[in-house]
Amino acid sequence: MHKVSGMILCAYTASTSKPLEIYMLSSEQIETFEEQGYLVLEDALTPEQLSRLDTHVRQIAAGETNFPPAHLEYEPGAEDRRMESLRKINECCIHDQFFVDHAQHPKLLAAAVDLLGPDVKLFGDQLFMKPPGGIEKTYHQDSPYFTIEPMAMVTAWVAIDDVTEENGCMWVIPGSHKRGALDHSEAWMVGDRQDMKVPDAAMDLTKEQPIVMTAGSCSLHHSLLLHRSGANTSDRFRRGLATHYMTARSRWTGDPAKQPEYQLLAGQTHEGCV
Ligand SMILES: O=C(O)CCC(=O)C(=O)O
Repeated sequence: MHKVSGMILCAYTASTSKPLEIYMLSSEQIETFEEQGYLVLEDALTPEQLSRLDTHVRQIAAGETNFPPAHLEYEPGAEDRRMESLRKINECCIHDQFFVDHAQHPKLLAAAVDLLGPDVKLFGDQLFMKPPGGIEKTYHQDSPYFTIEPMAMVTAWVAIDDVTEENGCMWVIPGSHKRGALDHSEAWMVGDRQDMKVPDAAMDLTKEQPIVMTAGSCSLHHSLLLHRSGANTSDRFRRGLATHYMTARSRWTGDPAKQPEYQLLAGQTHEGCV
């Protein structure tokens, strides 16, 4: 893994005038991420930053912003597009600058630089709403769904609510990111939604760990880490904003005609890369 270099374009954000270097992960944190494939940053957001994110998400969910409704996804079987059944908000940073700014949060971006190297681009993001009654997400790795090489991206999953086992926290299999891309061909019905999952026999489920966090904390996970989230059996939302970072040295492996323009967040671009 790389240390933060002095060559960072986005070393400062609107919210701070401090250099990104001061938010560097410790060598113990980097080692934990390399060994386990994930890491938790307690209280990554200040109460004010969390409150702004919370308010903004509520406004989108209530249709009070210009966010395109086509990118709001509802729980399977939900008969109308009511906020109580809102499951996910897709492509937030493509449609709303608020989320590009969030991706440049100094603690999150410094962590991405520490784990990926000095040149970092924003791959995308998704906001998992997990309303009361929200269904589970089965075990998967992210990279097999992303047309990006190397399969070594970092997701910063920021808890907007307190996250517990009861309201559907994420679960991970520590160290599973070292196994490379696994077969995701098993079809699995969750409610009336069909997911593809990694077969149980291919995983050591005795090792799984819950990621329980307070609102404003953040888990970082490697894009090959096996993870899932439980059903929400509580009466409150379990919202998490997942921002996906990649090195600017990544290559696009999809249809060349469909390669998106990815935003550079730190460092520099590289010829022939994303
Ligand atoms: O938040 C969830 O329920 C699932 C999260 C997830 O799969 C991810 O961040 O990649």
